[in-house]
Amino acid sequence: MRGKFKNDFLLKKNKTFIVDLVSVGDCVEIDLNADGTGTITKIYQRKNYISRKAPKIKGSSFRGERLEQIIASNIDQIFIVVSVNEPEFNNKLLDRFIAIAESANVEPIIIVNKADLGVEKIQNILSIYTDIGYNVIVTSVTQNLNIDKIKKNVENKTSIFWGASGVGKSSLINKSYPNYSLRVNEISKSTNKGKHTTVTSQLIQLDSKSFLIDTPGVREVDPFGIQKKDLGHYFIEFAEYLRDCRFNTCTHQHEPECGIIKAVEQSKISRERYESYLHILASVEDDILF
Ligand SMILES: Nc1nc2c(ncn2[C@@H]2O[C@H](COP(=O)(O)OP(=O)(O)OP(=O)(O)O)[C@@H](O)[C@H]2O)c(=O)[nH]1
Ligand SMILES: [Mg+2]
Ligand SMILES: [Zn+2]
Repeated sequence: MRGKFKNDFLLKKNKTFIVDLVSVGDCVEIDLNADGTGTITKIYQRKNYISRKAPKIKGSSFRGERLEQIIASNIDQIFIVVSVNEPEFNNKLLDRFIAIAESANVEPIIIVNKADLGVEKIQNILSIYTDIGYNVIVTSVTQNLNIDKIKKNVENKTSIFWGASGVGKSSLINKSYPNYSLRVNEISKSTNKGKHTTVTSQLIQLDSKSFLIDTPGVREVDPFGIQKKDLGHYFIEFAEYLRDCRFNTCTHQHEPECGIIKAVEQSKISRERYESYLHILASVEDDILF
């Protein structure tokens, strides 16, 4: 990418520095170079994008701040992939992915892979998500369970597979579309976690209207740019109780006459989801006061 264009882009982002200027899914213009490579000269306006705070690794922070890392842009839906085990199912992590999808206004579909490793044990917690209206697809690559449902859901859309390392994102794509043979790897026996086998995001074109994006597994996922007062809007089942909060800036922690706390006490909102909400709340931006 050329320097001038790079600077323009940084300025356009209101001096908010981001980690990568171009992301998978971007529509770009390129100049072809003599050696067959290309130089990006323009990025078209994104319809949407999902991002997170860049991981805390050396070299990624700018004056101590954590920068925005764009995961993908111009997408129609997010397959949030989790596994029953290896790595262990983690509802708090799932809720982080969901909140990011909701904040980007992109439909999340929850894929619970490795059903063969004892899906019965997490059935109760999975029912929370179906009860609030999410599409939950339980899959197993080894048992060929519901792979057809994934294939049906990706038709005529751009979909991203996102989740922790080792949950089986690349395996699911390989099973659905064997032509692509993405690299997969067993999980680590000592940590029960994935080995970060996929290292860069990859866009796969299935036909003229259907695209899949495989992404590298994440270790942590902190939402970028969500303010405390807005987080409740990204927990979809909170919506009908928000109007019962006395204050419209309520963060549903300890404020008096809070509709959300009341709904949790009456078991109308699940305690697990509410705890996830509090967990994320602790890590998001303080509100910008005008
Ligand atoms: N038992 C079981 N193992 C599975 C299933 N799906 C995938 N695996 C295994 O899980 C391991 C990790 O799979 P990958 O497809 O590499 O996982 P990934 O999510 O792409 O991981 P990263 O690329 O590191 O993010 C591999 O050993 C797969 O064979 C499944 O449904 N059941
Ligand atoms: Mg992978
Ligand atoms: Zn409240």
